[in-house]
Amino acid sequence: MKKYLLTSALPYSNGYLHLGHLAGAYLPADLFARFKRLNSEEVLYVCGSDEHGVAITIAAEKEGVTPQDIIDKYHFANKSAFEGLNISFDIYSRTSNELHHNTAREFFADFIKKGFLEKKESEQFYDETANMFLPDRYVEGICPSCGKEDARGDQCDNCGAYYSQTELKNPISLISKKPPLLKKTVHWYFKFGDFQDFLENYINQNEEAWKDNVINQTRSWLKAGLSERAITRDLNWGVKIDNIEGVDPEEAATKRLYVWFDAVLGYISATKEYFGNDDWKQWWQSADTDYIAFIGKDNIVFHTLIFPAMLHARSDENNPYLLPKNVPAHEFLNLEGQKFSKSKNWSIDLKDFLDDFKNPTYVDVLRYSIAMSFPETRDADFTWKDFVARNNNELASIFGNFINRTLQFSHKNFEGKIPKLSGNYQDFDNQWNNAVEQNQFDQLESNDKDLLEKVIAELSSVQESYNKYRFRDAITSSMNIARAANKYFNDEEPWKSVKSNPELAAKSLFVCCQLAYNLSILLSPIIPNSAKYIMDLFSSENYTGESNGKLKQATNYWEKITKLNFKSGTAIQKPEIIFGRLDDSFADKQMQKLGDKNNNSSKEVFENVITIDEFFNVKLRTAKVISAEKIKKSDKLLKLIVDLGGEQRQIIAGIAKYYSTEEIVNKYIIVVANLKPAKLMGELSEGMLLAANFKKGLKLATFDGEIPLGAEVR
Ligand code: B3M
Ligand code: ZN
Repeated sequence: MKKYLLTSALPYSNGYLHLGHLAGAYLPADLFARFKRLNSEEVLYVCGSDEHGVAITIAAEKEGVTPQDIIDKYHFANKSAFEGLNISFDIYSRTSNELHHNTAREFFADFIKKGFLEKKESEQFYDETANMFLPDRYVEGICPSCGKEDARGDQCDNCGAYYSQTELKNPISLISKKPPLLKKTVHWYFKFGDFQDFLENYINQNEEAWKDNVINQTRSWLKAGLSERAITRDLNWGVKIDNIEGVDPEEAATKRLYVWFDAVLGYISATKEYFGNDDWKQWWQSADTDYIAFIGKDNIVFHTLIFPAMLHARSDENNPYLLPKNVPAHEFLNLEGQKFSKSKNWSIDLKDFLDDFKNPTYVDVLRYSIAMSFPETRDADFTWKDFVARNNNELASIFGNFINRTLQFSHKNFEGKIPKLSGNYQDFDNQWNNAVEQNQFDQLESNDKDLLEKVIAELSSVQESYNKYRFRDAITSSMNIARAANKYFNDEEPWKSVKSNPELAAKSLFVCCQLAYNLSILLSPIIPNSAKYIMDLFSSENYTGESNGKLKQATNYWEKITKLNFKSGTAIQKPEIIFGRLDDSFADKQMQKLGDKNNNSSKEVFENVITIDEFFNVKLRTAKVISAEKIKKSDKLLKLIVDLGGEQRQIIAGIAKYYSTEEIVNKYIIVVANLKPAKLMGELSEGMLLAANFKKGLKLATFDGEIPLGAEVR
């Protein structure tokens, strides 16, 4: 039996995720997973946080905390945001887990043994002030391909080009803000070029089924020719390569695996973690698995070329890894016509959305409106106006309206129950279900026939679209079924027949009530909260495609969509209006939150107010730096002696990357004078300096002239 192994790109746990991420790799995979689960297919949907590499260490430096603090903060925040948005992972793991480190080390060790890695010396950028190599994003400069300034060291955000750091024009170290030097260092290189033929063959086989954007980018890499790629870095955060046969311990000591080498393996280690035994092999090493990798366009070649090469390289008789069957990458989602940008506050973080909108219906409206503007073939745009329009004109006017009028009518006229069939319609439910089974509709009356034919035809488009990752089409066809249901209600005119022909009215509502349930199944991948709410009104066993601990559902819910599933007399609770209307001021109000930076940061500050007495508990004093020296073995800390007027103190400050020892001496600064003394790298620190911490650096709070020392600052 076929199984579906689904993965979404592992997001870096270096910041809060926003709507653009959701549209790229998570919501599409979730729709697909739910669709397959509702069809009673066997599904495993895997994801987790990517917690290594310079994305993490740079974030830690910016926030003035440790990398561990960063990954803990954002891993849990992002995991819970995904839960809030109903992204139905079977497991959401993290690459800092020991099991993951071991998995990545095992691949590395296997490649060493098989001769797929080569050790080489090369010149890398080095920051003399900070005394460190500058891997990947630690260097910024002008993009060699499009000329964009401040382009990252590994890939350009603007044009998507990948390059090696040394190709950047005017490179600048992110640490000292100075041009870096080149310095020799040793790294291990994966012989990517050895896999050129294999990969060309693999891509040829998939040419037909894969999306154009994916094939084009992949082909252009193949055309340029694959060459070896360094898979280690000079960094002290990531997967270690110590204690591996064939690797010199001294050389290994300062190296970590390149984040992309271990990150893709996170899919495998998360699967191992899910099962806790060898059953993971039945997914990654079994011919009846279809592995689909959901990603955004900036991750394409890692999933169509590099990961497949690694999987192939690792494969042998005992470990026959399968390769992605499809990589349906999305393009980018913009926000109100502009790129998402945290620094310009042009973003909607998932966390903020969930904080602002507690009513679960909003999550559905968001999922719906994002999916309807999915960047499936080109970049697309999210706007609040569209959010309002999708809610009002589609969810409320079409789907919500049908549910509401049907259930209201049955409460008014049929005691809130699915009406009893009688007279000519005595056997209607059997007729309908037989028609479905035999694909033969002639014994039905024309309205019923039209409706059922429409449902069946649209449903097959829904099915086909999901299977081709055309989610916008799948949802459009799903909504066409809701439109057909409204048309049926109109054509049957139960408000008339309830008086003139009660048997007919009962039949009409018999159908409509069941359709309300069936439409909820149909739309449950996209609006699971509302679907669940409606299904619960029927107090029946229900399911919306969520991950519920079972990889295969016993009941095929999708099959029910064309059928009449309930007997006469089944009670239905009366619903509240599900999708209320939103007015234009709603969109205006949301728009005002964008781009207004101060507003946002003051909001954060006001969440944690303190009293004036609490403030005065902190004793701030003026001081002057008398001397400064570097601390051996630390590239971050300086040892300072400061004068507080009549008293000298030693302070260990994490500013070595921003100030040289000469620069800081004689500066007038502010010191927290009553901080409990602590030891840092074995040195006593008796206070703390005040400094501003911002995106690209750190600046001490200083006075612009001489001042008396030891004076109170308040
Ligand atoms: N964390 C890059 C990104 O977030 C990276 C994806 C890893 S997928 C294995 O865009
Ligand atoms: Zn560029």
